[in-house]
Amino acid sequence: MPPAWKYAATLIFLLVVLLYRFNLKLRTPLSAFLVHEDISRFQLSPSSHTLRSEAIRIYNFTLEEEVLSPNGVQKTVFTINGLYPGPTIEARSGDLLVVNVYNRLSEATSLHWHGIRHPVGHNSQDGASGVTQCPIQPGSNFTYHIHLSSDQYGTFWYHSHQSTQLADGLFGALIIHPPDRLAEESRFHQDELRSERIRRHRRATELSNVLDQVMLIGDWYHRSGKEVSEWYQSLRSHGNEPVPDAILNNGQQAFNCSQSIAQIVCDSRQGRTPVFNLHLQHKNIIRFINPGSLAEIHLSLDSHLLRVVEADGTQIQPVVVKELSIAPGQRYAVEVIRVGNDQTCEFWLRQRVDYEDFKYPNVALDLESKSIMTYGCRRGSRLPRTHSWSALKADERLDPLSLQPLDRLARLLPLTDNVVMMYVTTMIRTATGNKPFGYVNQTTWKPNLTNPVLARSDFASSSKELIVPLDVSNTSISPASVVLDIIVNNLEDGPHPFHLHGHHFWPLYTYKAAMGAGSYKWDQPPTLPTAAPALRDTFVIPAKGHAIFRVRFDTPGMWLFHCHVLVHLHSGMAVIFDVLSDRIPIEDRKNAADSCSYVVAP
Ligand SMILES: [Cu+2]
Repeated sequence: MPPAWKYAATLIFLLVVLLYRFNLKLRTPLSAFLVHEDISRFQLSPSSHTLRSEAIRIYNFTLEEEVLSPNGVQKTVFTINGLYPGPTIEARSGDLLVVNVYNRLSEATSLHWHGIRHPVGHNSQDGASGVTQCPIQPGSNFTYHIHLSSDQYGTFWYHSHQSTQLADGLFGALIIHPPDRLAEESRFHQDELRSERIRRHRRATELSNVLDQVMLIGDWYHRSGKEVSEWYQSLRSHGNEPVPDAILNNGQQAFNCSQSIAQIVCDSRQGRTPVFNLHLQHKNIIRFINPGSLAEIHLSLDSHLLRVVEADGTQIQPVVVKELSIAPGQRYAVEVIRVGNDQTCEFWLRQRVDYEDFKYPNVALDLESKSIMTYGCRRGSRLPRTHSWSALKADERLDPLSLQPLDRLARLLPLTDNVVMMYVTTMIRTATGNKPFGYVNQTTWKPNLTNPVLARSDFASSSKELIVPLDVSNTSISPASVVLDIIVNNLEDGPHPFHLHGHHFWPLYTYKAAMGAGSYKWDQPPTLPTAAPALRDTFVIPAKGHAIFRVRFDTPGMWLFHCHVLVHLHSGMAVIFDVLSDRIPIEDRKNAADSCSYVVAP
C-alpha cells in the first residue's frame, strides 16, 4: 500500500496536467508567472514574447548598495538583484508587470517607468516621489502594477525617481515587444489552426534571424550622485554642471587610472572595453538608451550605417544616418547596415561627447569612449583598426525634428486648445544663498516627500510646486482630453532635455538663437507643421532658444514635466500638469496616500 503522500502527489500531478491542457485549449489571456533573470542580460528574445498571449509577469527587485568598479574606479553602486544596470524587463503589449520592490538601501527610493502610458486610474504607479507617491522607505517594500497598453511597444527604461540615485546606477531597460496581431485574431479559428501553425513557425524562424540587443550608454560620475549634486549646489560650482568622468556602455568601460586627479580607488585591470556581437547573416538591431546625468552622446559605428526605426517608443519611417545624438532619457532603435565587403570583422562603436557641452575641462573624461562590435571573430586583446566616418554632412546626422511616424494614421495632428508658456533656467540668487537652483517660471520644485501631490485634496500651486491646471472646458462636463501647446523658453547657454510623464508629445519646432535670449515672440509666430511628426517623451530644448511641443493630455492625473539633467531636476527644474483632475478615480488618489503609510518588512 503506497503512502498517502504518493496519492496526493499523483493527484496534484494529474491536476497540473489537466489545468495545463485546459489552459492551452482556452488560451487563458492572462497567466501569472515569476520572471527569473536571463543569463544574457542585454540580448533580447522577441520570439518569446511576440508569439505568446498576454500575461502577468511578476518581478522581485531587491535594491542594495554594493561597492563595484564598473570601469576600474570604485564606487558605491545601487544594484537590483545584485545587478548594475538593473535586470532587463522584457514584455509584450498588454502584459501586466507586477514589480515587488524591496528597498534594502540606506535611503528611501522609488522607480519610474520612463515612457509608459499608464491607463486611467494608474497615475499612482508612475513612481515620481513627492508627486504620485511617498518614497519607499529603507527596509520596506512596495509593489508597482504596470499595465502595458495593447498598442504600446518599443524601447523604454525604468529608473529611480528619488534624489540623485539615477547617477548611482539605479536603472534598467524595459523592452516591450509588439504582439503578433495576426496570431491574436486567428487564435480562435480552429480551421485555420494548421496554416496558423505554419505561419507561426515561419514567424518564429524570422524572429530567430534577428539579433536584438540593448545598450544603455550614458555618462558616469566617479563620485556619488549626492556628492556631485552637493558640489553643484555649493558656492564652489559657480553654477557649472558637474562634468562626468566616463561614458559607460551597459555599465562597462576601460579607464586609465593615471588620468584621474581626484582621490579615487582605481584598478585599471577591473575596467574593460565593452564587446558586443553582431551576426553576419542576421538582422542586427540595437536599442540605444541614454540613462546618463548630463551628456548628449553622439553615436556612430565605423563602416556601418544606422537605420533608425524607433524613437522613444514610436515606430518611425526609417531614416538612414551615419551618426545619431541621444540625450539623457531618450531612446533610439537602429538596424545596423554594413557598408563595403572587406574582410574586416571588428569595428569601433564611437560614443562621442562634445567638449562644448561642458563648462570646464575634466582630464578623466575620454571624449570619445568606444565599444567593440565583432562579427564573432574576437581573439585576445587586439583592438579594431577601423576609422570613424569623416566630415559628416548635415543630412548624415539624425535630425530629431524630421522623424515621421510609421503609422500613416498617426500623421493627423490635432489643433491645439490652449497654449502654455514656460521659461526654464538655473539661477544663482542672493535669496538662495548664492547657490544655483533650477526654475520653471520662477518656481524651483521641491518634492514634498510626506504628502505627494496626488494624495492631496486640492492641487493648488505653492511657492515650491508649480502645478499647471489643464481644464479648458467652459461647460460643466470636463472633456476627455485636452490638446495643449507647451512653449518652453530656455534662457541658458546649455540645453535641457525635457521629459513628460505618462504622455507623449509632438515636437513641432525648435529654435536656437545666434545671439540674444532666443525666446518665443508672440508677434512673430513660426510656421508649424500641419502633419504630425513622431511622438516623443524626451526632447532637447536648445540653449538660448525655445521649443514648441503639442500634447494630447488624456490620462487624468498629476504628470511631471522636467529636465532630465540630474542636477537640474534635483535643484528644482520641474513642473506638474494637473490633467483633468476631477476625473482622477478616488482609488488612484487613495493608492498615492497609502504609499505614505510605511510597512516595514520583518
Ligand atoms: Cu536641464
